[in-house]
Amino acid sequence: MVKLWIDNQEVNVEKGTTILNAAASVGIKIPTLCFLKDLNEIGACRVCIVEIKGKDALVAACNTAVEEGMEIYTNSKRVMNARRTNVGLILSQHDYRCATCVRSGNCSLQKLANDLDILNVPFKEEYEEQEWDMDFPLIRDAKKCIKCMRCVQVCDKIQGMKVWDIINTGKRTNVGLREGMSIEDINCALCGQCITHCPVGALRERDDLNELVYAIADKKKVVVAQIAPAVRAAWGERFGLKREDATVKRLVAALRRTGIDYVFDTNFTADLTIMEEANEFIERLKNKDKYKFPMFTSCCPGWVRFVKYEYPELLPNLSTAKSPQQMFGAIAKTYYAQQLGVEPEEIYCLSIMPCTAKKYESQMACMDVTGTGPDVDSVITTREVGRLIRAEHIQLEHLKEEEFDEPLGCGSGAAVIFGATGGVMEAALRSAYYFLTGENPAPDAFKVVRGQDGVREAEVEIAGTKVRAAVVSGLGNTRRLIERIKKGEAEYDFVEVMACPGGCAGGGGQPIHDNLELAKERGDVLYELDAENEIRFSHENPAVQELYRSFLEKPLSHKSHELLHTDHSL
Ligand code: HC0
Ligand code: SF4
Repeated sequence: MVKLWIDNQEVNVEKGTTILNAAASVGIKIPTLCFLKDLNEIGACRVCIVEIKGKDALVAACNTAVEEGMEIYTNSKRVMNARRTNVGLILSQHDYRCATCVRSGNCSLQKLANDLDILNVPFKEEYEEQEWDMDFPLIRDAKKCIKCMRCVQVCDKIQGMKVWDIINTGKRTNVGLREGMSIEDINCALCGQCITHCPVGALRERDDLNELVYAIADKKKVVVAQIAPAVRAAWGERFGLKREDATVKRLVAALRRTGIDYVFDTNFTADLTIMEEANEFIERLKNKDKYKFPMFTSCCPGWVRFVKYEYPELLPNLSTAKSPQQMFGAIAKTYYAQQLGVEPEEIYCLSIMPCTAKKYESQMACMDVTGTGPDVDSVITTREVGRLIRAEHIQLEHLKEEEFDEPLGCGSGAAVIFGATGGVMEAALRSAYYFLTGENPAPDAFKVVRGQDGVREAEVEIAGTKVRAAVVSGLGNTRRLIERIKKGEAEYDFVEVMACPGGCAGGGGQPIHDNLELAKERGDVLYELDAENEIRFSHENPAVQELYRSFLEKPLSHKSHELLHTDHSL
């Protein structure tokens, strides 16, 4: 143990502890900006500087270890002056027009400047400019970048993609795309993890609210919305709602107030995905010589982009099933359009997702089953739906819960866990068991695949057949797993991959909480919703059963293939 004093308080901590953590252990908060636990502890912003008695230079608390007998001052006059100067210098290179910034109210720099009572910036303002395609799903605003390097670190160390890099040197040192590439050409999976780890508004998703508002106002359009599984576990965070108040039914009510005509559930098509994907898996198992193994899930577009860029030879291993988002669009513009007696182009299909890559997925040319335009017209993130609710001044505390519309609003417990890592695998195994044995397993029979470890493996037995399953989240973990498979060090039949750590619960479109990862907590909410649901199996969803009876015929039918499957090499 090391004994030291911080702001005259005695502190005893393990050797090697940073000053930042030592201070936190006795309730002393040292402000930070670039610091990201375990990932970015480089002291670049110089906000966490402290004074050590007897030393001339102030040191960064995030990466300086304590020493026996140290006397540290976290808010001496010298420290406060230097900290204000440092934040002022950062502001002078940052476009601080907060009123029009997407992160206003949720920005670490804004909060810091407020906390430090910085009321003017006495330095010459100088911003970096960079051209950017504003139609691209991921937007970088160079004028707001504070060069904290968090995006560089997350993209490299967690996702293993190295899309962002340090460019130029000296005073011109900056963050940019690796090797001067353009965002259209680089191997970005669009997972959005750089956005959720940016402390300011330098990175964001393309804002698609404007177009939506026009569609809602257009009397010729029937606006049909779908809400993704993971959104329900997170949408209330931005409003400070308690979990019990931030229900999906309250979100349904809020969306109706915006003028959306029908509010449906992506869970409905998550069940449909399982019907198709579990049967496809069984078909592949029965004809092992005709197919490549393992079969990979295909519902995460970040992962599918990753395969296309990094391992195109694995494309035949992907399930041909479209994602629930895209199945929803296809069903909305065919089956549901018929039910309403309208043409497909009269339907405007909105998707509310925890994901930035879903914006790209919906725009793929092959996602147009009716030949009249995209099956999903627009995708907004959990953050954007929060902005929509705020823009419309919907008072959530006065809003009563409302049910989803029918029939596309019906989803099972197996569907809702899609939003957590391992959920797609578990849902698929539940139904594959039924398809192979004619009986349901215990609903929680396959809970062995749950958890937060980046890679999890399980061997389960179904009707005498051993299924070797793996679940992976985060693209860095995914690359390592694929390399092991390629070297023959690991062998599986079925692998679920989600690009974001923790799955969509930790998706790149979810609300941002600086230095806090909430994928596990949100995933736990989804598992609770599964346990509470009267229907625990995708194959028992009555609306899905009716869809097969009256429209699709059966899983993997000709019509199902036409509408619900895709060729990933397109
Ligand atoms: Fe997901 Fe999905 S579970 S990818 O994370 O499969 O975005 O929530 O909507 O499509 O259902 C995201 C979440 C979805 C899809 C579903 C899948
Ligand atoms: Fe999107 Fe989910 Fe994939 Fe992340 S894990 S890229 S949120 S689909």
